[in-house]
Amino acid sequence: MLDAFAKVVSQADSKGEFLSTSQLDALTNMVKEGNKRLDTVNRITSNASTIVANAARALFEEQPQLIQPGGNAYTNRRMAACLRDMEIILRYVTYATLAGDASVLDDRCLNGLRETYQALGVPGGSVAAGVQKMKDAAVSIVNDPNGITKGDCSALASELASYFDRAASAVG
Ligand code: PEB
Repeated sequence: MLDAFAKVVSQADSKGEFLSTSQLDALTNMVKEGNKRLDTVNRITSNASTIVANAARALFEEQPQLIQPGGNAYTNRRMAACLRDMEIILRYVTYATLAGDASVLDDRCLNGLRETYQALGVPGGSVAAGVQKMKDAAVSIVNDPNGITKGDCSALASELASYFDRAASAVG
């Protein structure tokens, strides 16, 4: 598991080189914009259950077969597993966003997840659709101009979106 700092250190060390100016510039910028990153993580974290519940509701509206007898979210046990899975994915997205690096998401959540779903008979495409709905909700919460110092968060919003896309394409 790496963060943006450990990542460049490991890349430079594997080549036996000092950090490059462009690597240092990118990290300087990350520090300078650090409050935006923390606010982003904080906003998603404090709205996590709403994000999960709304995304799941929208998913079941779009794919009602999931909650009908025989569906993958039918019975309380499977419904609970589904909501829990969405929450786990969202949690790892917040970790990656804080770290500024996808490796924690890859290594601890997405690695082998497609195979797990195949083995369980859970439709990966439906999980991916749920993840996309969480992405839309999270990005709009992050971009909400209310109650926050105004600034340009477009780079962070697209970084955040990329972690959701990564999760969706890992299972979909
Ligand atoms: C991954 N999910 C499930 C299981 C595992 C995961 C390992 C099997 C064990 C269990 O049931 O607890 N666990 C999960 C994860 C990590 C982890 C992401 C990462 C670290 O450790 N059902 C649907 C939707 C979808 C869904 C499409 C969006 O209809 C998910 C939610 N996951 C789902 C369901 C099960 C499951 C298990 C229904 C239960 C499957 C079953 O037992 O029939």
